[in-house]
Amino acid sequence: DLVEKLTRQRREFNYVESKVPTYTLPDPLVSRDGSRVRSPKEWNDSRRGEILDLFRDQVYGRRPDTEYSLRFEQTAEETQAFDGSATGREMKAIIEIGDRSFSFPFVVFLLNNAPGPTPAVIHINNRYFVPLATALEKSDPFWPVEMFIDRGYATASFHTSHVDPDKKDGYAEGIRSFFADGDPPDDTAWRSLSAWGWAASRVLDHLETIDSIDASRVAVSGHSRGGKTSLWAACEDERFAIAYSNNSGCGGAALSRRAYGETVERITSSFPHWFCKPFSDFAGREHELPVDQHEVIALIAPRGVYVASADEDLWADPKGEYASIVAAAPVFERLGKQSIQTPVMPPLGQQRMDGQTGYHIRSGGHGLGELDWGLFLDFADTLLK
Ligand code: GTR
Repeated sequence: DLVEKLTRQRREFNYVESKVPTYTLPDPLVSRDGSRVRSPKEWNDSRRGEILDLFRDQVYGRRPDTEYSLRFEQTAEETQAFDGSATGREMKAIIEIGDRSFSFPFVVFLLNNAPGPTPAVIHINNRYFVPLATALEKSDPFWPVEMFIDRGYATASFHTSHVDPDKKDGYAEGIRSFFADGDPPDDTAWRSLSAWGWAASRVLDHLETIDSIDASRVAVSGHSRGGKTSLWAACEDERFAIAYSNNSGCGGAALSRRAYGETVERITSSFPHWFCKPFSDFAGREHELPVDQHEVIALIAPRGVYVASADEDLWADPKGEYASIVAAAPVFERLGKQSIQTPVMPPLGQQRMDGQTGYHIRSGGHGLGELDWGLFLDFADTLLK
């Protein structure tokens, strides 16, 4: 009825700071049994796993443990890209379970003349697939290949929908259905964000086989839904050295409890394929969530995390994205690492880097471009070079 509809609409989004509820965040350093995490060992041996399980069961879903085999096929190559400075390859990741197979394409660029193995960035492209030929033809600010090469980074990218279609009714064509042999997902099974992050890990598997790449220095990046994915990818796979989360908002870097901009109610109804069923039960009751998004950042500690916002992208709640980093600081500290602790956001256009975390807010709307990438690589230079 009407009252219910109006109540729901009110819960769908809010742009008024004074209407942000007062909230208390779950303390990542207090274990389920109430005891305090006092050492890196206690964090690594028990508390980290507790939080990871909560996110799996309540937010992103649980990946299958079905065994599979993986191989890679090269479908195109250019050994003299960008005046001979790079080799570009178009690849196919082929996943096999019994006699069934699933594949998705990705593109990788390696440095030709680096003095030793280089770091790399795997970009999760939520917008489109960039085939090798296209990447060679024209530069793309959303994944500026030549900029990576110029700055000494290899790079790879794939398109999310090639792994798991980014639509409500795309399940049957995606990797999740492939793993389940067509059975529908149960309430806590992985959803698309987790599936896309899983694919980033498979691209990393490939980078591990390349001599000119140092696989211990690989970052994962994404924008918006891709930025939610990159964070979760680095939670599930501790090989990623840095996670870059650009304008990721709700279900990404932004605190759910602020319910500012996009809310749990809105995101779980618009995109039911992104999060597992239990997350939608917290619509309008974010304060009851057993976790909040600062703990995604905490799960990536002591590795690097970089969050970027845009001042007009209120839908993604810049304030809530920044607050997450600060709220994760006690975990970095407990692990003996420095990170951003300053509660006040840096001024517009100014980058803040402190130890393992970095942040900037640029002017403009929702998007990712060369300005962001330049700052991302400045941060990578401090951790990976
Ligand atoms: C919006 C969605 C956001 C964000 C964005 C994007 O429609 O509400 O959570 O993911 O799409 O991916 O660009």
